[in-house]
Amino acid sequence: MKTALLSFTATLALTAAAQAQEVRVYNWSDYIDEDLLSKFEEETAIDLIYDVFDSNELLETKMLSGGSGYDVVVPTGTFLQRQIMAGAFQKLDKSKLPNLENMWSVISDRTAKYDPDNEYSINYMWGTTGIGVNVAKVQEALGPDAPIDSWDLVFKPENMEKLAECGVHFLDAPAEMIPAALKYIGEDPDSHDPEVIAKVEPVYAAVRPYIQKFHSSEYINALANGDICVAVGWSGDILQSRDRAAEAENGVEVAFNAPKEGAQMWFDQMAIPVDAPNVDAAHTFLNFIMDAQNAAAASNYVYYANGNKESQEFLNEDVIGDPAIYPSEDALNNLFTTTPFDPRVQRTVTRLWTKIKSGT
Ligand code: N2P
Repeated sequence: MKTALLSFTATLALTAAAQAQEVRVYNWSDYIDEDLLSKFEEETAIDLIYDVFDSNELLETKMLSGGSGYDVVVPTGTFLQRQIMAGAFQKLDKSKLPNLENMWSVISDRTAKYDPDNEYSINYMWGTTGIGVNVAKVQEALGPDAPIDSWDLVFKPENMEKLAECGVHFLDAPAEMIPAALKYIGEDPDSHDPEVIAKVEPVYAAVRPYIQKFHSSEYINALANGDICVAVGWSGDILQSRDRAAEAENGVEVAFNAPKEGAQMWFDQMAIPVDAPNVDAAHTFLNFIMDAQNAAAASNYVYYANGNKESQEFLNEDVIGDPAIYPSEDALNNLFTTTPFDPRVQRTVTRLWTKIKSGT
């Protein structure tokens, strides 16, 4: 009798486990409208565990070592490409993704450079890496003609010396900050030549004393609160900062620019790790994200453009109509993309970045 009862209880527990589906998503911080997370759970009855990160390098370490436990992760295209080659992801089952038909070929053609035929990933958001400023404070430091739309603002030591007082943050993202400095000195931002890459070292050494912090998510609030006056950061994050300041009615005016010399354009891709525990639920999540209204809701909240054509009719005018989010043809031509370093060059870059940050 006792045995029978036990096995009955065990069967119940097993059935419950099979029914309570879950999906574990690992996305960038400040990258979704949380209402969408509860909407997903209500619509699908799948428990959503949602964690955040702010560094491709950190995500890559998890993907390459395996066993992350995540079902959906969001590397940037260049990192995705290297991780696909390392066998970190599984091919999507497109029969489970009917909303793929909503996607926008302008973007999927570009992301196919990292993921041929988009076999492993869908685009979540794309954007640029540029400069956010507290307009009043920067003009107070540098005068009304402060070059807020140029890399001169953050790479010219004489500007940085004056800005240091009101506070400058840089992204802790070598795969973006090194190309930016290469662009500033007129080199190919996608150079893989260690000798060319080494040229950014003196550029950083000259401004390093004036950089308060290398961090990839704190700047949103720091800029909005007036704690810093300049952040090299991601387009939508800086626009979120602008909104937070406006909401706080604290008199801080935040502006974003993709520097005129050229800025990096990147694509954040949702993919399913090869060892994902909940593959079906992962597809359900991807399909949910590719629903036109859901993709629009996400972009309307985070101020990043998405790769979903059908979402465009649901985008707010301050999103689809903002050239900092959906750039014009001309502006697009002024953006550059990069390709992943091979492991040897990557090691050089990692060392160089550690040295730059430590300032020694
Ligand atoms: C969201 C940052 C995502 C852009 N906070 C980095 N690829």
